Amino acid sequence: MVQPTDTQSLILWVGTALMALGTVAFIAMGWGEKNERKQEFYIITIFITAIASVSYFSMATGYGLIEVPVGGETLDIYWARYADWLFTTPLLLLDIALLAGADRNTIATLVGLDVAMILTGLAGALARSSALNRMLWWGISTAFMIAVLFFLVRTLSGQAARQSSAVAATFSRLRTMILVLWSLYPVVWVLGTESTIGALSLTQETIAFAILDVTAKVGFGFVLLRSRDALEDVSTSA
Ligand code: RET
Repeated sequence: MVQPTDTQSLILWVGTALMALGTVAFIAMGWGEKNERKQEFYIITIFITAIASVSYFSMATGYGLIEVPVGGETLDIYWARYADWLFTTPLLLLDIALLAGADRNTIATLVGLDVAMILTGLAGALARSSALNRMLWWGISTAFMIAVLFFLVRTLSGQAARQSSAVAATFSRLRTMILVLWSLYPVVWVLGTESTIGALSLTQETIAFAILDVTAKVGFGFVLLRSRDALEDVSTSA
C-alpha cells in the first residue's frame, strides 16, 4: 500500500495542525455569540476548517492516498482532498452568499455548480482510461469553476451592492480571495501529478495545495469573522 513520503507527511501534519488551530480560534471567537444570524457565520466557518483538519489527518496518515493505474503508469492520488472540497467549497460559498444577502435560487445555483466542479474533478483524478480522458474531465471541471466565479462576480456582487458599506467592503475582499485562490487549483492540478505534464512533483503539489487550502479556509475565515461591523449589519438587516 502506498504511503506519503516523510516530507509529504510532514507538510500534511502541518496542514492538519493549522486547520485544527483555525477551528479552535473560530470557536473561541464565536463563543457566547447570542445573535442567531451571526452564529450562522461562525457555525459554517468552524465546519469548514474542522472538515479540512480531518481530511488532512487522513492524508498525513496515508489513508487518504491511493494508487491509480493509467496507461502502464501508476499515479499516487490523494483522494481525500475531494471529500474535503465537496463539503467545504459549498460552505465557503454559503458564507459569502449569506453575507451578500443572496436569495435561495442564487445559493442553490452556486452550490450546484460547485458540487459539479468537485465531482468532475474527482472523476478526472480517478480516471484510469487514458491521460487524455483525465484532461477532458479537468476541462469539464474547469468550465464549472468558471461558471461559479462568473455567478460570484455577476449575480452575487449585484446583491452585495445593495448592502451596507461595511458588508460591501468585506464582500469585495472575500470575493477577491476566492477569485484569485480558487483559480489556482486547476493550475496546480494540471501542472502536478494528476495530469501527465508532471511539472510539479507530488511533494511540490502537496505544498502548493496546503498553502492554497490554509489561505482559502483559515485566511478566509479570519477576514470574514473579524469584520464585526459587516456581521452586525447582516444580522440587523431584514
Ligand atoms: C479541481 C480539479 C481540476 C479542475 C478544477 C478543480 C478546482 C478545484 C477548486 C478547489 C477549491 C478548493 C478550496 C479549498 C479550500 O480549502 C477539483 C482541482 C477547476 C476550485 C477553496
